[in-house]
Amino acid sequence: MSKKWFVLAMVMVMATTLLTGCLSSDKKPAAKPDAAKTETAGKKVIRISIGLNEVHPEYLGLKKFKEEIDKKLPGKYDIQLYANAQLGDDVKTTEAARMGNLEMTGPSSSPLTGIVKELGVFDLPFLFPNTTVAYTVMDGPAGQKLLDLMEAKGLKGLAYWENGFRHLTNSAHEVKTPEDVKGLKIRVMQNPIHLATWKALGANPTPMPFSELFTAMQQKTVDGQENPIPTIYLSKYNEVQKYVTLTGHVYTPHILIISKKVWDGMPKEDQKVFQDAAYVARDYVRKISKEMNDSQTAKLKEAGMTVTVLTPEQQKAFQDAVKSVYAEYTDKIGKDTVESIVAEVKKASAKK
Ligand code: KDG
Repeated sequence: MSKKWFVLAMVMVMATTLLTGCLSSDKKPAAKPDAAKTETAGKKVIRISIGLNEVHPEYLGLKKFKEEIDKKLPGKYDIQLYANAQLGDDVKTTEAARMGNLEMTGPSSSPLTGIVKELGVFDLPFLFPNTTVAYTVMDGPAGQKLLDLMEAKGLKGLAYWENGFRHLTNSAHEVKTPEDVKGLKIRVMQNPIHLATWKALGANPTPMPFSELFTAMQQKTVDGQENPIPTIYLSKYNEVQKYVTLTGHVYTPHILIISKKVWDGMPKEDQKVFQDAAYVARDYVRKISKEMNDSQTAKLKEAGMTVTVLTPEQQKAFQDAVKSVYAEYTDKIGKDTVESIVAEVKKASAKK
């Protein structure tokens, strides 16, 4: 073969190699967020994703949870914490856990009612009168029964952590009565009972993932939202909201969830360590949430927000305005579940 033909052939071979290489790299599937390494240096990877930021009680609870696991099972698990919805919002991370593509997550119970409708009982307005009753009922047999229902859906609910009593913020005007709520565009969680509650109050509610909320308020796509004080303060909502009314219209828990596929693959003794760690961290989250509720309401005022404390008569007007939601949703949630939880609330409320 002449030199000229040899050079031409070599160029052709190199060009083909390069082209094939590019195509094959294009053909490689993009690294999916859920395709994590299952092991790092011999440790099993457990990724836990939440929507809140690294200063929120829920994230501080995850650090406590990790500490407990590392203490009791040293060198066995690589617990990786992800805040700010890095691996997706509550609905996405819960679905990923169901499929076994994500090991753990800690959503609010509210967006899970599409998976376990009975969890909707926690969204009934003014169900719990205070945190003591909420903890007694959630941590008791009736609450455990709701966590057990999650297992058939591919999710192991380990414990109810504190999201908290929710309060209304808005950028339009002070709110003291349901009349003041009329026409306000309020972001709600992706949950039909929250939608019905704010419609009953005369608002114009919009379901939206938590991760989109700050921008929506900044751009005035919504006038307001409702969340517990630590979320309001630690997410800096005072920068985009002028008014907070301490409605306390519902108490929602976070649920610390582990994929049932991951859970079933764990030795029994490890399952017990994870379960005990979930309880230790739960109690820690509840403690620091209470401290933050007490201190951060004042900090919101110092940051320039108008903080409205409702009189008992004013709060009753809100309770009366949303009573219809119970009738509308009892059957949809499950009559037995609602009656059982309401009975436990009455029992716990009667205790001195
Ligand atoms: O991912 C954030 C949720 O878990 C929850 O904390 C936020 O209550 C919430 C809301 O309003 O979506």
